[in-house]
Amino acid sequence: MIDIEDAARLVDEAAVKATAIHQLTTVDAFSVHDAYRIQRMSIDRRVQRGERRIGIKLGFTSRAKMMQMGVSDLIWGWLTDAMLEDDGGNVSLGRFIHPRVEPEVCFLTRRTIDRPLTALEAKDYLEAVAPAMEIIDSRYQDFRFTLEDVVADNCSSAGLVVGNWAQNFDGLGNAGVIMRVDGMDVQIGSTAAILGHPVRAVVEASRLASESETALPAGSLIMAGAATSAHPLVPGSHVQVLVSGVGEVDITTCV
Ligand code: OOG
Ligand code: MG
Repeated sequence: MIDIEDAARLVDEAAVKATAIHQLTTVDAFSVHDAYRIQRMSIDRRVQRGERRIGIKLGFTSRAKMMQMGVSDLIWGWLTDAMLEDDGGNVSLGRFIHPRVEPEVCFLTRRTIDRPLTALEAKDYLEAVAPAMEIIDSRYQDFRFTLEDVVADNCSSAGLVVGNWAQNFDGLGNAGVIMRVDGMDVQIGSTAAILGHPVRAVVEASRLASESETALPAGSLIMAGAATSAHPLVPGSHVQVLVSGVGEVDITTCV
């Protein structure tokens, strides 16, 4: 039997020290349910250190991501204020192990979400949408994991960059997405890749949060999941994510 507290300490310390660890499942098999308990406890450790929960992220909402990582279930994890990086800012890669960047959209909620929402209802709960990047950084060696491992590791959450908020949701169902590194397009896709429409990520977020008896307060961020595969981040690059009709976001990486 896996020791939940021990496992939470392992993933948390790996993140703090930016040092990869073995997959937890190679030592002890555990359920997805236990994986979420480990995740919750690892976030509690962050909160005890002074970090603040600012929202949640969904993972594997697109086929491109499922295929890249070989995992086919929707997952969710927590975002904290310590993960936020400035739009247009410099991001030091020193705090990461083997970071990758993903093009995403981020929602801002305007009402408490405390029950499963339908797609029709979801828009009423949203204040705004922004182009975004997620920096993922699996705490596992070689960025390899099972579904249970990645959930326990807070779904590889490590950083996020949120662009300017837009109140217009028109066209969001099929907006062109480009991820550009040093002027070269490295990923091209559409927001339609995200569960058919990114607002469905909000529907799924409401379902998953309710299942775990968690209410998302107004003002929470919801990262909808990557529209394309992730791209490795190296120092000295200029990374842009452009979402047609929504806007763009960029960072410059350094050591
Ligand atoms: C897990 C996180 C997946 C997404 O947007 O699909 C994710 C990983 O690939 O390490 O953030
Ligand atoms: Mg992501």
